Amino acid sequence: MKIASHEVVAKREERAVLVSLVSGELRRQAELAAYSLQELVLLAETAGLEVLETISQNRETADTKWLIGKGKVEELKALLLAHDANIAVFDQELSGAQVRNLEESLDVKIIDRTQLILDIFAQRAKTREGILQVELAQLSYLLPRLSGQGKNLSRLGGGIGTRGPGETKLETDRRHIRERIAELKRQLQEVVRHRTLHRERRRKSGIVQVALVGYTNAGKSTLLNRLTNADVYVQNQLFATLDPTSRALKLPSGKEIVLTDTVGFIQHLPHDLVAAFRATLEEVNEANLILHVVDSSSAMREEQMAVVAEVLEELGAHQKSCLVVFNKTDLIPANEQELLAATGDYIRMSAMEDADLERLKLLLQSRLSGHTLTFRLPAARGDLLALLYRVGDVIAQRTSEENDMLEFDVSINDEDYAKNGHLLVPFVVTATA
Ligand SMILES: Nc1nc2c(ncn2[C@@H]2O[C@H](COP(=O)(O)OP(=O)(O)OP(=O)(O)O)[C@@H](O)[C@H]2O)c(=O)[nH]1
Ligand SMILES: [Mg+2]
Repeated sequence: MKIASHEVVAKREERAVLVSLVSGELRRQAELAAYSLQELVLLAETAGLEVLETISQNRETADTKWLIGKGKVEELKALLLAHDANIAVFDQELSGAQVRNLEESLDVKIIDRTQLILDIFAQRAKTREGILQVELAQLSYLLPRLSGQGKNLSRLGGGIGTRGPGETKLETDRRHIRERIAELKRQLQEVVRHRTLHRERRRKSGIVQVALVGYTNAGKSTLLNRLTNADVYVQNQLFATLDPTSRALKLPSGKEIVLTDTVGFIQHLPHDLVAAFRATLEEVNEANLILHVVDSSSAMREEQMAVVAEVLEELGAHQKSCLVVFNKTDLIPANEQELLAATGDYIRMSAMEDADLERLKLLLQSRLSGHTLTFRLPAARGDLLALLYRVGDVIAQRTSEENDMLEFDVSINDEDYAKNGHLLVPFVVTATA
């Protein structure tokens, strides 16, 4: 697939050819393989590379020495020369030996998908926690690939794959890296301790927490901004958001909850990165409800949802109650919208439509308010009435014929009710789930 012509006058510094090996199961799923490569193009562009061409090879298994076959290496070499490219990016993770062999044969910088993602994260990291996490992930990735490499890593030079907080450390030896990893873990633990205290306070205050999760570019930050007037960076690119942002959201009932935006997921998310970002993603584990935001207009919607489910499982958050938000419905025809469905609760909407945002808030409200109870109170008990309005949302109200008793159907906030509702218990007449 040809991407750019030779006529490009102003050459960017890092000119890349992207390479993909289609092997094993993937050979029978051509669409998936093509999508992965297409995503690699986006990742490369997000990282600031100029993508000149992509090539892929169909092969039963990976070659241990070069990943791709010997013949394909020759083809790639000619291509790199023709384009005057100085970097080859592989869609599959490479071993240290494969990187060295490819570098020797091709005489360009070699990086893989994992390094590309780590590089984007390194460019994006802004908070102390984010920076520490990215460096930890970079070094964890690097360490097992150092073996047999001898003296140092100077071959990497600067630029892609070496940017960010890990950069200066790449020149150091394994022992040094191990020490640095231990130090980073210590510092992260300290940050995590602070976050935990903060979260504890929030939990004790009884505020309901909702986390936005989803594939990168699904529209999580857009939703946070539109719902809460936050000012989070929104871009039509991968991994626009790195650090979690929490904002208060007022539901139509007047009740406030906390909504948190999180880093997007992607297929083949480097394991080291998931591990390093575990602390950030703890927000997800703490949430009372997860909003799984889906880009309905993506042809790979189902696959992206599966990736999100996988990462949630890895985080141990797959059992949490979840509401699927099929976002961006404005981008697809009405008859296709009907196909959007998920097991469990879901809503089809567009973050661009005010009416849809209101529907989402109402849905959140009913999902978060637990169950419904009916109370019958003496009309004279103003104290109990006030309490009742505090522990839930009144859905319906009736007055007895004699006007001395009031009946309420109330959508109960379980936590509030457990804490403050004991005075109301004698007045419950029916309970529905
Ligand atoms: N047409 C349309 N575009 C949307 C909608 N929601 C979000 N977008 C666009 O989709 C792109 C990605 O939105 P973001 O909110 O940055 O997505 P994100 O899920 O936060 O992405 P990451 O932070 O990269 O994980 C932006 O260009 C948004 O303007 C929607 O409902 N309709
Ligand atoms: Mg975002």
